[in-house]
Amino acid sequence: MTLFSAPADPWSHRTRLVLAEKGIDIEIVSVTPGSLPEDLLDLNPDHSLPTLVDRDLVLYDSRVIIEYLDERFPHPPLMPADPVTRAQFRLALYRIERDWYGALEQMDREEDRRQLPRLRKILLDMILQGVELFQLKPFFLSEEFSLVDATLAPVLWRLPQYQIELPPRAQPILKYESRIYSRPAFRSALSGVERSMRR
Ligand SMILES: N[C@@H](CCC(=O)N[C@@H](CS)C(=O)NCC(=O)O)C(=O)O
Repeated sequence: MTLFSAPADPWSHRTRLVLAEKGIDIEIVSVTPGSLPEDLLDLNPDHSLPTLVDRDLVLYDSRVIIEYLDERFPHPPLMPADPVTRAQFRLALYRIERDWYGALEQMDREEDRRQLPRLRKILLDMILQGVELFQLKPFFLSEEFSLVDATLAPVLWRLPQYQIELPPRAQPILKYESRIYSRPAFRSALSGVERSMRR
């Protein structure tokens, strides 16, 4: 199996994190966004990263990839078993992708730097809205690490890079971050660029 991944991209980051949590043996090919290799351009009509190649199967869009990985490599499971909790986790994934990842993309796209403080505040406010949810269980609404944690963590990890500082009342999130970041799988999934985001 091969994963084409961008070293600084949060969508690629969550995919690498799922691979590491499951201990999947895979070749990770680091690709520079905007200059994708010819073989990848042929394989993925969306020309996007991450892209997973598993023999004849080519998958893109990180959600499609991580859900495939969770089914193809069921241990440890990264989604709850019962349909109601699964649906709630899927809804959480949808909202984090739309709101949190959407906010990062908006900041990346913004050409007028004067807009950045407003955009930073929008993301910070969204993160703080859920602060009490982070203190209910060791992981996000779960006793076990899940796809939701793999999706939240790449955004939280990038906050200093976007000059967003969590205030003292975000203590439950800071503690949650320490739990996630100390996991060996989290450390091993980081690219060099990502490691330098928090030095
Ligand atoms: N929703 C997609 C978003 C992927 C995405 O935006 N990837 C960026 C990573 S930099 C990309 O492929 N950009 C185009 C390029 O690198 O040429 C996913 O989850 O995979």
